[in-house]
Amino acid sequence: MFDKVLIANRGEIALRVLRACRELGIRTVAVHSTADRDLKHVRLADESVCIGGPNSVDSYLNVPALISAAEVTDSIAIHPGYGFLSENADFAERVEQSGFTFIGPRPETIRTMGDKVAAIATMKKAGIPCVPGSDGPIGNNNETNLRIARKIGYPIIVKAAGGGGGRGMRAVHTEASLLTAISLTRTEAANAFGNDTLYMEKYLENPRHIEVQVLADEHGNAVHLGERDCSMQRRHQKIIEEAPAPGIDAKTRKKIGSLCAKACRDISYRGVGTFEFLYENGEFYFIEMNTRLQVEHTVTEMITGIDLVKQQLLVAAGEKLSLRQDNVVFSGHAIECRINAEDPENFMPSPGTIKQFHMPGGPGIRIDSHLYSGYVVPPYYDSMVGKLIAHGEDRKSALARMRNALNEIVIEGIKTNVPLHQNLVDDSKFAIGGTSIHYLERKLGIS
Ligand code: MV4
Repeated sequence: MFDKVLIANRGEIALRVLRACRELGIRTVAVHSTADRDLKHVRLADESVCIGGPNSVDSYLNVPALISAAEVTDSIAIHPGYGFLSENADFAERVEQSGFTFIGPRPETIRTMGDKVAAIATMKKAGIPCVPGSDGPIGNNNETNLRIARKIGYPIIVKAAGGGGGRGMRAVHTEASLLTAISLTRTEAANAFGNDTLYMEKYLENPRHIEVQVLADEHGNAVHLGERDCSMQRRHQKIIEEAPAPGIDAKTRKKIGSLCAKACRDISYRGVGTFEFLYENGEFYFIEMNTRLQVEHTVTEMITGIDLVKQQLLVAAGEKLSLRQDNVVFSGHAIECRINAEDPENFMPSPGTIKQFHMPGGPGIRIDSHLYSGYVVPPYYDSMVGKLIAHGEDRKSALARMRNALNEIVIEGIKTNVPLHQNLVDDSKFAIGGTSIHYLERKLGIS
């Protein structure tokens, strides 16, 4: 196992990674910006290095500063967390070229999955069901593009190969608007991603977002850890996730999960990963693969009892998976509420000093948060300040525990979205389960 790991992230996930390292007896190096000296994991880490100014480009995205910090601390491996450089193939490559282990997939895998056209082609070949579409990039020939779209059937969606996570895409409902949509999306893609490659898919109008968690070692072993429903979102920011996905039975889980695990073996995937699907009318359609640990990995941990960050560290160190698919047993239901430092009415960020912080508790309650009384939430980063996770024997019990926990939690000094969560756990449609990706925005009366 690694002697020392550098944690190239901040906030709750840096703390989560630190805890996993501690359990495995790994020494930790925290890196932080000048605005983040008082982060909880910085205090807990064996060593810490200030890597630059508050703006992420100067610190958490500053590759030379990160590599230097790893060098001066004699770190063996670098954990990127999520966000920041976690899915940057060039960073992963630089880490490995500098003699450190990147805790994640091989750089080539990250690069392939970052190109959505390549990702879809790879997964289609590996037997994963995909959305009907252009099966590759579209060109600049208007007649050809009109023909492709007509064959798919409207509505279609134009997406940028360099996009993902909701950036660089446009739904097209009529043939009359296709060519303008392609041209606008191409310009946006060129500016945003430096890559104007586009593709087309059938536009699914009311799907759910269901994703499958996988875990693979570099010895050809791969397992799936079931699925999560992440449909409760606003502007591509997930706010509640749960596992298992309501209405997905054991047989369906095994079928889609096994396909994902097999695809991992096919492409020699290494580490944790997530297959993102749209789910509509009982069918799964692959859209993207995430090659990082995700925010919502916690709900999978709660229903499987498997520590995904520990597994990530073990497989990155070259160990063989100790888990076989038969050892992955699903138990109960887990729901995660993302706690954001933001105004629950208008979603504006709400940085500031935490005057009081009281954690809820009781059976089945987990909090992953770096907050403490007196901590100052800086204005420079993502507004998520913690995750509240409730596990129960079934969905109803998990939801009841979440309701209690949201009632108990006290965060004073900043505004948070706790009131929104309190509203959602009492929502009659959410109580039934299986609401679509558009549910929250429609409830809130936008979009
Ligand atoms: C789609 C889609 C409908 N049809 N693709 C948005 C984020 C990116 N990961 C893919 N996205 C979508 N792709 C087809 N063919 C609708 C979305 C979408 C969405 C997907 C998942 C979660 C939230 C979403 C919100 C709006 C649109």
